[in-house]
Amino acid sequence: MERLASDLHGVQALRFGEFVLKSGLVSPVYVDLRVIVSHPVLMNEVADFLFQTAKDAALKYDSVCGVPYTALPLATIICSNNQIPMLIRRKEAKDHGTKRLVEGTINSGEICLIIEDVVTSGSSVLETAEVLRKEGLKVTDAIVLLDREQGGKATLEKHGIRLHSICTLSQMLEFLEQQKKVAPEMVIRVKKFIQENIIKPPEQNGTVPMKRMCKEMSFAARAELPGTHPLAARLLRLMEKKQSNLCLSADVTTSKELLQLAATLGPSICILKTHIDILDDFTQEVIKELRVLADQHEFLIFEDRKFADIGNTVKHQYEGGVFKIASWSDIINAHAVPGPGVVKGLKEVGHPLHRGCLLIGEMSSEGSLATGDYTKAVVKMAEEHSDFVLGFISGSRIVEKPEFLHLTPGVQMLARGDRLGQKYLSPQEVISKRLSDIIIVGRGILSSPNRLDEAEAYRKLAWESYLQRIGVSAKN
Ligand code: S5P
Repeated sequence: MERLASDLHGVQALRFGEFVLKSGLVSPVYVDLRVIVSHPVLMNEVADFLFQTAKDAALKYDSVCGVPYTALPLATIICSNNQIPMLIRRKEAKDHGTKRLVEGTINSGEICLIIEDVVTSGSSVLETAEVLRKEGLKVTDAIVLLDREQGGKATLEKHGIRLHSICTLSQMLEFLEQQKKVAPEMVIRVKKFIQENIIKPPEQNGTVPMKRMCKEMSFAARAELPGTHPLAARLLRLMEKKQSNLCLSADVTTSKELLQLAATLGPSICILKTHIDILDDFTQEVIKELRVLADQHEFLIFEDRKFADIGNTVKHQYEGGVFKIASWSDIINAHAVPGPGVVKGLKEVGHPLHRGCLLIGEMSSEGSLATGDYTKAVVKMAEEHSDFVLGFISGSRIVEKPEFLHLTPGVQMLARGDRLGQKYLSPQEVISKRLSDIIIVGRGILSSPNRLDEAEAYRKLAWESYLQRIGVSAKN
């Protein structure tokens, strides 16, 4: 076993340091057993260990199925060496042909043993077990090379599957510490990480909703990630400080009302969003006063200009004209429809001024065309320009990268829409279920006789939903 630990470390299947996982969690350990397929001696060794573990537990089974993909070749070696029938689980049904989810001869009622390389929450093993069970097979046990001890065993038990592991992550750590391959401080850090990130079995039956089970990162932690845009980091910090993930959409038509809103609601919001071109009496003086209020109450200004032209034109629209948006607005937004040129043009003006841009990934209006592949292309564009693009306008989280922010408009506590196609969702739905970060509220607050009380009600609801999402109970 000591040798196995050393071999796995040697091929970098286990790495120690700081890694951002898909869920957004920062982990001190990274396990990637896929690399072992390039090391045949190690592959055979692991396959032997897996088979021996099943033998030691005196398991009775008729066939073996490896969870795709890493465990697939491991199952092949086991079955080939020991003359056991194998089954292959397809990840997706074939588009044409037989549409089988499991390949091989299925004898209903027989027992199939599952093989897996690493178990964290147990969701992959469970998914495979469910597919096999639907085919009439019995699944009672699973053998895994490495149990990360983050709740997988308990979840599988709940679904009638005993998990047998060759090694746990803590045992692996101890071997590596003895061999002086990992420093004692790192061992402590990893053990603490394991304990703090136990994934509880879900209440409902059925497949395990992975994304919802992983612990979410706090805004404060996201601010510290190396890839977070400096302006997003500033925003995330002020959000934590003010306990606000509320952006006010200050859609008013006079300077006086705009400034009044900024002065009274300033302490409750993290961003004030403007449509500067709807002011009847715009002057640069208003902007100066707005900036003073923004600095005094610590909120960012976001001009909702929705640029959507070729790079050269948007550059002028952003920098010059009557409004000179780049000189006062911390954040702007753009449609991706013209292609990357729009971002490049805006970046030439905004980047030297430390400004940031949001790309419109989805829209809240009925019949919006920003969906599906378009939204995916927007995400790609943002990833390619992450030195300027800090996030998205979208109805929900559209990318699992904690460095990006998601802002969602079309939010009201009660209304379902307006007569011009606006669609509304509640703050709780947007933050807890759709996993967005900031709610954008306009008429929900502006149409109230007491705008401050209303803004506070929105702020509290959205903040409590965020706290719930990261697993902290709200205090008041
Ligand atoms: O998809 C969108 C994108 C934006 S930025 N849907 C939107 O409603 N918005 C803006 O959010 C819109 O221009 C308006 O300023 C605000 C929503 O206002 P409300 O009064 O409906 O809350």
